[in-house]
Amino acid sequence: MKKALVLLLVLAAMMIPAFASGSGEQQVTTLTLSEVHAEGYPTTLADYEFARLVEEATDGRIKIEVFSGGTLYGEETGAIEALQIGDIAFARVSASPVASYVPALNIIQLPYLYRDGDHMWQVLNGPIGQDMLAQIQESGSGLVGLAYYDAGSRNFYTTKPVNSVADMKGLKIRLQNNAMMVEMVKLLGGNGVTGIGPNDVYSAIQQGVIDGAENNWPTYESMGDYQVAPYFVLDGHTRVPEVLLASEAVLESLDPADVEIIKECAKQTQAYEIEQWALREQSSEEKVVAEGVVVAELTPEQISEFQALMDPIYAEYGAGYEDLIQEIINTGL
Ligand code: BDP
Repeated sequence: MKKALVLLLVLAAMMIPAFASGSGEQQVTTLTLSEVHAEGYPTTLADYEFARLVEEATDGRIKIEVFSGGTLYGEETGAIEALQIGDIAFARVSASPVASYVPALNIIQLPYLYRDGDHMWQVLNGPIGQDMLAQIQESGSGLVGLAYYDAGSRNFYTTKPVNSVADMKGLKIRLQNNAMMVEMVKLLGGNGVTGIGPNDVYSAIQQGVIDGAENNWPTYESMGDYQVAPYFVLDGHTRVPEVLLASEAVLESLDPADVEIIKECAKQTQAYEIEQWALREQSSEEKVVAEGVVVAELTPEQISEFQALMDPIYAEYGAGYEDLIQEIINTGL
């Protein structure tokens, strides 16, 4: 093959999300997956597991290339928009920014909704959660929800101690791109700041642009944020699941039988991610505590102070979903 032709093919492979290259009889389609987390993080491990299962189940006809560490899109909103126009095939993102495109998703991430992780999983893997996952596509977003993953609970971490709601006053807190979360921090007395990707939180804190952020133990540890914001308050304001998303446009370009394989493989990775999550959640907590992070454990009464301020969110974002919210609360009781 002439050099120019090879170059052209390489360029085409980089530009087309579902690029099929033929070698003999076997047509290989390479699909791109975007991930903000680093190698070794539970969701990244699940991405690779997904790729492995799909490649195996299609006898190598479909390969999934994982771009970790936010190298393709540092902000998940960018990845979501790329999926909508079919620029990439998959993205593993948090459900939080997805709610900007599929508002119903806010219902499964309302502040203080779940009693614990088991409660959340009963809801997500039951009819309510599965219906929400289907709604991602049914809403006409151009996105397809393939599977939920665990991301534990989210907590505030700051450059100075927070031991009560009163200490939140005036704090600039980085949030994901989700208006409901901005409202949540406002109700707690702080100021929500969006538009900063998770990989840039560390430097934003260091430069004094923000006073802190909120996340789970593994992200706090993995991104190194604990080094610049060493006060972690266990307020557990939200449990926001991760979602593995596909581009509807890219799936439509594939053989329907392969789409079924992809959906099935994605589902199979959930248990694996949850297992990896549990291990990492514990080791991350141990690591940051050993490095001197100051953890504020709140009493149930103190947590109630946070929770009591959330009523306006339930009124605004829960409007029309009152029965569903009640059903979620009753799940597992
Ligand atoms: C982490 C999620 C990741 C989000 C990040 C964030 O795993 O998908 O991008 O939070 O806060 O927990 O942006």
